[in-house]
Amino acid sequence: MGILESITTPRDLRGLSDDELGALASEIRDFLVQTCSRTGGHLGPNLGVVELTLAIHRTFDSPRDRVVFDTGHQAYVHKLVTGRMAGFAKLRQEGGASGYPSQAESEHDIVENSHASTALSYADGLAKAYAIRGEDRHVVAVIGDGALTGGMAWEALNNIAIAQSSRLVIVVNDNGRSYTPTIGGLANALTTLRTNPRYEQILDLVKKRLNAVPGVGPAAYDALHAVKKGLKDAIAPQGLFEDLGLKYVGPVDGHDRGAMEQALAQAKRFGGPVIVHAITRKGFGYDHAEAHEADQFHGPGPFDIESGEEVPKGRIWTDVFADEIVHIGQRRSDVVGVTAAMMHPVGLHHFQARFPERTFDVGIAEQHATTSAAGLALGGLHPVVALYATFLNRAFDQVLMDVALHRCGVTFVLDRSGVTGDDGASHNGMWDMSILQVVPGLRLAAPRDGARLRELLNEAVEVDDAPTVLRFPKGPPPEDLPAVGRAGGTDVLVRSGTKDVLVVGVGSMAAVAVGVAERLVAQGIGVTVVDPRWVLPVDPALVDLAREHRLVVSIEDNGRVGGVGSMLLQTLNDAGVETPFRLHGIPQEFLAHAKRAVILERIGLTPQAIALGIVEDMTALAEGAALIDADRPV
Ligand SMILES: Cc1ncc(C[n+]2csc(CCOP(=O)(O)OP(=O)(O)O)c2C)c(N)n1
Repeated sequence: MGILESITTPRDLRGLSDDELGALASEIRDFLVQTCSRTGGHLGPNLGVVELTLAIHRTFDSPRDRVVFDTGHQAYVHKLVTGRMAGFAKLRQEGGASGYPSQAESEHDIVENSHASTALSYADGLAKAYAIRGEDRHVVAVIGDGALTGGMAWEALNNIAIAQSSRLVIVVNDNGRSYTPTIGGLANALTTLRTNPRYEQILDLVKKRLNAVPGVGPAAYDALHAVKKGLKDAIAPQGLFEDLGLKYVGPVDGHDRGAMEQALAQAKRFGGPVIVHAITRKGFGYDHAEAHEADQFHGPGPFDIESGEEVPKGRIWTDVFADEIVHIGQRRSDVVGVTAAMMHPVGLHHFQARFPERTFDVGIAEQHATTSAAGLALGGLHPVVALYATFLNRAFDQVLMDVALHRCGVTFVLDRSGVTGDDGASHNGMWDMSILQVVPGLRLAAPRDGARLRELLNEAVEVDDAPTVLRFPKGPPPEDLPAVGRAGGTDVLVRSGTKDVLVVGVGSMAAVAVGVAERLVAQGIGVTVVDPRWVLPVDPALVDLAREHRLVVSIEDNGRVGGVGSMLLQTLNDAGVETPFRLHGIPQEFLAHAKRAVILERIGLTPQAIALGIVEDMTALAEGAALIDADRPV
């Protein structure tokens, strides 16, 4: 049995010798590489925080002291030393460990929101609460240099600086990267701290010595970049944090556990808020991760350990967008791209390569991205802001007031909309179509396939006096689903038999709607399947179609409340259309992590489940009975 298996609580770390702790760190790295090669996961960030996490757990007493990980994708090591090794066999899968901290999993986890830049605010509140309640507990917040680019982190620092009785230690895990290198004034300032003269001298020394050793090249130097110990003798405010009046320890080599422990102990003794600046390397200890240019294995899918090659994902929705936006950029010199620290994941990297001067990575700053886009539009350009759907939640007020009120032509492209699954509750993009319904003038499109994505994106960038939104899910798009007809702006996908059931399939649910139709046709039920393409504003053609049918069924990959079905129902009601209506969407609950397909099955967003309900409804209608069923989701 290795050392790792013997660790069930952080207290077990206390009795280990330096050598044992070194061996444990290696075991953890091996375990993480093995696990993530099978399941995928946030390998790079976690390889970078092994020593840092061990040091935190040896210096503080979790769960009495609270450890809050910003974003939470780098909490695997924390999970391993808090007795959750077994859950890694099914990491991010149903029944296995969540990819983020999870209250349900452990008393050592208190915050589980995976949206970045919140940890300092949680920690500020926790520390104040413990001070007011007279509890002698410390709070440790671990935040990356990437997450530090988010506005909330700075709002928190501004307050933490004056909360002198907060027993709060902020560990800045500075690896110089978000997915790609963190950019911006803040990143530059951190670099200045990192490269203070004393620190550089040590590095120079190491470099010279290493380069003098035959056979030891730059890679080894990089790996040993670590020998740097810039630990200051006293806690002193430094550069970037000085103006806020925050105490600072560092920079500390985050891969030197001993130095980290020393710094943390110093910060702990201080008794007020302190920043500990740890320098780490993303992917540390696994060559393929360290050398991975795009994101140092920030979040790979399954991969081959020897070659570092990821199992090919095939062509996904993002790729379709990535190609089409380049075509648009070639045609339209006023189109600019904006991303919030996710250039590759949202597919703006080709656009960036082609039009670097027209591409802006603003850091993890969705609010700024949105209002800055409003400025770009007011200045005569057409911005395309590409985000994951869940992160648009951050920027709701900016979409409403800064873009829509000002009638700015800004196109939002929301990737990973609907159920995303593996990353748990906070990563599902199930709110966008509800919150956006209330924005006056906003036009919202949900492409059903790659062809529609291209078509609708081109239509969207033509709108120069209102926000437009395109949303599409995770994974590969289905085969293109050609229309058999058009009604207004709505595509008719199936027209079969008499006008019994009108199925409105929104975006990726159009394919599900076609599957429903196949089953209904087999039962002799007449069916029309439509894809509205633009779901907001509601196409008047849908009102006429609904009036002509005996039952209307809407299917969307969005929360049931306030989404497309809800808006359509309201529109039909306003128009006096009394056709019975069944609304299918995601139940309004925080969905535990599991594969997208598993969740869709569980919540009934499958052709089988929906068709079954329709057959029951049609039978009831034929019998003149009401369509009420207590078992149906509400
Ligand atoms: C509000 C928000 N936007 C975007 C993301 C996606 N995201 C997850 S981790 C990450 C980079 C984080 O960088 P950093 O904080 O430096 O941590 P590291 O992975 O480098 O350890 C991003 C952009 C997010 N989680 N939350």
